[in-house]
Amino acid sequence: QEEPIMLRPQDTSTRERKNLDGLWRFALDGDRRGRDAGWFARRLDTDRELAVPASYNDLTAEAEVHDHVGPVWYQREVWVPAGWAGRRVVLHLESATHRATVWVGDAEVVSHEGGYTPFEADVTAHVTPGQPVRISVEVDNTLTFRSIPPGEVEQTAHGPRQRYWHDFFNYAGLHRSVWLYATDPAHLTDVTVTTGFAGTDGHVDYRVGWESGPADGAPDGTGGADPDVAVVLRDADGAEVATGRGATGRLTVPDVHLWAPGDGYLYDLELQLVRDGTVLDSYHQSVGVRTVRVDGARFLINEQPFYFTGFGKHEDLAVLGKGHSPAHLVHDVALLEWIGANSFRTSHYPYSEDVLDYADRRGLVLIDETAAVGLNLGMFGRRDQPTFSPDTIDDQTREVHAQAIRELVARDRNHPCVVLWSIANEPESRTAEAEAYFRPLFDVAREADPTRPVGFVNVGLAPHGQCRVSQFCDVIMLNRYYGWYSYTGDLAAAEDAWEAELRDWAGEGKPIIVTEYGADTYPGLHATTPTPWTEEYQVAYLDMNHRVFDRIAEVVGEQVWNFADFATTPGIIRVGGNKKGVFTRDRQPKAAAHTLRARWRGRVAG
Ligand code: BDP
Repeated sequence: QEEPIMLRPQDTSTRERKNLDGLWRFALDGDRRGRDAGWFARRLDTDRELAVPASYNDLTAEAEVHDHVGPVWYQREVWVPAGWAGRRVVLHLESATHRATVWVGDAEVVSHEGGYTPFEADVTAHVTPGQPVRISVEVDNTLTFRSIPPGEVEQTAHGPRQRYWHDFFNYAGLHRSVWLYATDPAHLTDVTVTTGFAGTDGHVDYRVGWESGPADGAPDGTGGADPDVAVVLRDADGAEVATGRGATGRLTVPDVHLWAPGDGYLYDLELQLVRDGTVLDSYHQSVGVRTVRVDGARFLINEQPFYFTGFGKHEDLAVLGKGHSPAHLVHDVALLEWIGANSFRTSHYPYSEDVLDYADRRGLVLIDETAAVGLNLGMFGRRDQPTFSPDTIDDQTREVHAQAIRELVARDRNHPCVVLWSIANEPESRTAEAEAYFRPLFDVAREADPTRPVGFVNVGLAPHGQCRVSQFCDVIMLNRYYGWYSYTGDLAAAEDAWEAELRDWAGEGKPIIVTEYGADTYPGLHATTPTPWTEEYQVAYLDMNHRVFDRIAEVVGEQVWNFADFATTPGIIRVGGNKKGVFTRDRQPKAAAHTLRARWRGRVAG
């Protein structure tokens, strides 16, 4: 498997996009008949139309759609612009959860595994500019021991049931935008930027890939000479600050305005593919000049100690499920700023690229996580079975996991907001098998990105002294529920036990981020004595945690679980979903929101 090479679709002087969001024909295919029956080759036989982007699960009022297991089909026609004659035409899907195969007309053009990273296909040969074309996508929500996240389908007398070991609803479908876009046959293929500074001088190292296209694609009279790359760096006012030539190079930025938490200052790097004075392709990459480094138990951004405040989040909304919504993105970030959060974790999968772009511009700091969640069979009643074994999660799964890491890094490495990779959430990490599974995955992450620290999120089942995977981490990330899942209702005892464990971790000499701590809270439930599920208890629980964190210098961050209530599978410990939100699912504050706001807005950054 290799690093995927792709640029996000963009409108520029040489590129044009056509957005395919809207209503698509939709059909369930639980029996997996569609492929053999050639559903892609004709108008889908259905009276359903569903919206893209959105999870399909909550769009209808039918349980068969909500609880569907197996493939579904999306289909629509699109007119290919007449002006695209002679252009290279690409079909790009920002995500399809959890895997998909795509047809353009009758031709199968691409398949992709993994629900949260983009994929695309050159479809030039399958479209005619000025004519409509049919696009069909088979999207499969099935989770197995070979998928990330893993799961298992149980066949029952009442049909298949999807089981999995993570605590959020298995929403599926086309969650993000679908695009058709056009470039010159000669085009830029990828870009990597890394940044740094010395004194008041910043620098931007860039590496650009390109393809010259078929020989006959060269414009008349050029003789198909090899193109060259030219780059221009402009500041936020559009003033040119540096230029360069060639596919790799270093640009110097005098009097650099650094990107920093709370100050999302971005430069614009324009990349041009030029042949004989003609710009064949132009692409814009925003660049935040900043550094990230772990030094002992400190987490440094621009050489300044950084303390993370914020949340673990979810992409989770009423009706839309995991569908991306720009309005909700703006509103969620407004709430983060209102409460004084400077960061969040993209728990438990890569989020929409719009989220990362906006975080770049708002100066929000992100821990970027793969979809490797629930690699822990012991968590939900399967204690008899090992997590890592030839019958469960094995070497083949690890390959899928490695590819998920590569695709995450390839997609997000140019975002200044991303300061730390999380390669898994709460996996089984106590056994030799877990150690053997994870060791090479840390290498994969570091090879893909030598510039950022790497970690994974440790679960309370593998406390200090028992975890065999934390040794590979640059930063210790802990999810702990003292006072909730253990010492329930006894915050005094919880405080002692939590502090004792945290002090043991502090002895490792690495920075510690508490990536989850939280208490389910039913909005409107109250009590004067410490009673779990009340708004008062959530406040007291958070206060207790904060007392502990404030006593331990190695703790460099606190991210409450969760930003907002979210949908889960049915369960006796879930009331209309997970209620650990500091905001309700419709984003109204619980009492704890005001507690956090007082703490975080009072804190001086760093
Ligand atoms: C942790 C998980 C998170 C859960 C949370 C909880 O990382 O996904 O939602 O606990 O139980 O195990 O609320």
